[in-house]
Amino acid sequence: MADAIATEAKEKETATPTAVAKEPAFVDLFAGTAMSAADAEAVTLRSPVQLIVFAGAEGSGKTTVLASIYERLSQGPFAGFNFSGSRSLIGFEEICHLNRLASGSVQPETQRTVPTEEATYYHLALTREKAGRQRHHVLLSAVSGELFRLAKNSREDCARLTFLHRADAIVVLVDGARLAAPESRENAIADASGILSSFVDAEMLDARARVDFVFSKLDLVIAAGQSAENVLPKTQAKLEAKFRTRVPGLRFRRIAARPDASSSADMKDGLAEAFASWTEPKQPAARETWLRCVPPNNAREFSKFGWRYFERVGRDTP
Ligand SMILES: Nc1nc2c(ncn2[C@@H]2O[C@H](COP(=O)(O)OP(=O)(O)OP(=O)(O)O)[C@@H](O)[C@H]2O)c(=O)[nH]1
Ligand SMILES: [Mg+2]
Repeated sequence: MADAIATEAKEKETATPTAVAKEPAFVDLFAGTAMSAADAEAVTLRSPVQLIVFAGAEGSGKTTVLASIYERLSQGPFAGFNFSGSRSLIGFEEICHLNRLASGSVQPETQRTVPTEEATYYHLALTREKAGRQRHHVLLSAVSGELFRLAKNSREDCARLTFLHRADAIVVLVDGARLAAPESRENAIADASGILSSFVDAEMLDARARVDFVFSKLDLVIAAGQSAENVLPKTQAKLEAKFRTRVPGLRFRRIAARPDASSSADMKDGLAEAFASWTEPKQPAARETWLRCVPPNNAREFSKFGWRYFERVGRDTP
């Protein structure tokens, strides 16, 4: 089986705009299930990788976001990228097509993620639509709702999520379906807010990581009427007030990763814009920032990679 990562160096040497125009896109496909931390580490050690971590209460829509990103990429250019391979193709297929077939329904459904103690990762190799054939590697982390529930309740459990240090983007989903219903609204906000609080309190976030609160299932919020929609800016203001000083770059988005078939065709699902921003490279750390960063002793190698990488970047920065 060919190896996408191994061919990358060769591509860097040979890919020119002319070559790109003449040659048909070559797509390497890798069979593989969702990756463990060790597999993910193997990818990060070989190539620069963007790690995007999705957090959120059970059922908030994390897996559906991953599945929809993969589905859109497999249909053609998406968010400025072309799909160019994956080491977790079977994993993606499992959360997309198999679920659809298994449910036998017209409306796709995402199966509940089986809770695990370890994060799992889904790999994407992408090429920029307008910029040659150099591959960009992205890891999407699908962490079970249970793991985040534990993290929310215990600083100790949160500290086990060491891979968060390495994340380029952290996306905390606020469940739109629960926001839309007055009886579950406050709990939905508290769940999302509690998760980010745990990460901040346990100092799990890299200061340069993008942190987004994402209102998910926008179609259901809109379907619930104007009063439900009005909750979104109010919730944003509340969360902004709470985190403004502790997470300066905090941003807010609204997405419908898998809108109901009945929802308006005019509704913007927001997924492409969101994915484009999550995959933007982080700025290298200022020298004084990386000098202050010390990985915890119990961090996995995958997390420590982040420090080694940024130490190198910092050393090369005049
Ligand atoms: N209408 C609508 N439903 C959605 C949307 N996104 C997700 N869902 C549904 O919400 C339910 C939960 O989504 P999941 O992606 O499984 O949520 P999760 O956060 O991965 O849940 P756990 O794995 O249990 O933590 C599924 O039935 C999805 O089909 C959306 O944009 N619109
Ligand atoms: Mg899930």
